[in-house]
Amino acid sequence: MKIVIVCYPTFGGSGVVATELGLYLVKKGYEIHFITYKQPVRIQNLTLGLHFHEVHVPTYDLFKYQPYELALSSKIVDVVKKYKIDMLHVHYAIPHAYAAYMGKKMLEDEGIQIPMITTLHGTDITLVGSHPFYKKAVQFSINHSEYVTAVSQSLKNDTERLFDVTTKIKVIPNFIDVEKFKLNTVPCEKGQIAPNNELIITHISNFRPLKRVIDVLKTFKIVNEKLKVKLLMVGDGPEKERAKRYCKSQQMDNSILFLGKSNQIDEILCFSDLFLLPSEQESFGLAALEAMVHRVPVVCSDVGGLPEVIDNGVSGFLCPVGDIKAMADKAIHILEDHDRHKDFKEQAYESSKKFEMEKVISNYESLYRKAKQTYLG
Ligand code: GMT
Repeated sequence: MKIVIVCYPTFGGSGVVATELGLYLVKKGYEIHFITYKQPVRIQNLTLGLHFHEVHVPTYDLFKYQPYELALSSKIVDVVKKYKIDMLHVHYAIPHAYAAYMGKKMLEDEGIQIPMITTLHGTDITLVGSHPFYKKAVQFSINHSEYVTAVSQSLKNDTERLFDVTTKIKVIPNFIDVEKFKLNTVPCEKGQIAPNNELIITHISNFRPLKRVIDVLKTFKIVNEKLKVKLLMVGDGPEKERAKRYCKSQQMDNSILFLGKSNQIDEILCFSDLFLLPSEQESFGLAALEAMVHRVPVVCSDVGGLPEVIDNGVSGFLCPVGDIKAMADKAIHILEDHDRHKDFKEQAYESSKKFEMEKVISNYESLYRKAKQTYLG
């Protein structure tokens, strides 16, 4: 089967999920065509069956805003026609679902029918999508997709609450390659980061306000008073400078490292002892799942899809948003006792198996087959 995947090529969860999905499908014999404005960060090499088509938007002085959707929908039309594509799978509604719908309609004009699957990831619904500026267009694109999937039950509920949805939404959670980490094969060099055998607490995000990175630092501060710990802040985004200033003002800069955007998430998580994710909202929390597969217990906020990913008291703890004291207490509880910590680590890994890649992706494959049968005969 030949599938076009439209996604963001960046470090964000939706881009990661779309890329890992495409890479897995290529291994299973599918022909996958990524259409995006830059080669996705998790694609190292283009192999047989894996294609990348760049959307180029030439700048033109007349335009205050460059029309990316237009360029994207034209690119979709070209690729579908040239490679005889069977299906469009778009990740993140804005503007991908909208552009794909336009592409689909243009193709229809030329007698080509193509089904479209839209996967909702979270902020395209809860944060940006439901804003009055975008709501109508997002709702329209959702309702004109043949199939819509959401990465958690919580996101499905939010979508149905915020929009007038007429298409049935199927929950297909995010996934992880559990097998890859079974044997702990990632090189694990903890010594350089923690020369005095400190415990490592890690946070990974895009440092947007909803990630509440100052809560990470405040939680760490309390833990640091009790235990020998270090904090790794991985990622980049609008709150990073404020976070750095906060560390300085609290004289914590010796025990906190800002590592920036990284392609070495596995190498960092493999020696991490605890993962903190105090987000205001999280439709799934892929970063938490990535931590769990590395046997890293998670302390996070009790919001959105996080309770579907973290088993409270088993793979970590869920705490009320902003309750820094509770998060610090839970972190200390896990870390202060070596045997307890070991149990949480194993339990985190065990919990991650619920999201085993092969099992989860088979749901997408069923959807592709159904779409092909129903719409292409
Ligand atoms: O979390 C972000 O800010 C990035 C965003 C994205 O679209 O890349 O993440 C969303 O999609 C991820 C993949 O499905 C989910 O794991 C994240 O929870 C979700 N983020 C939010 O809902 C805030």
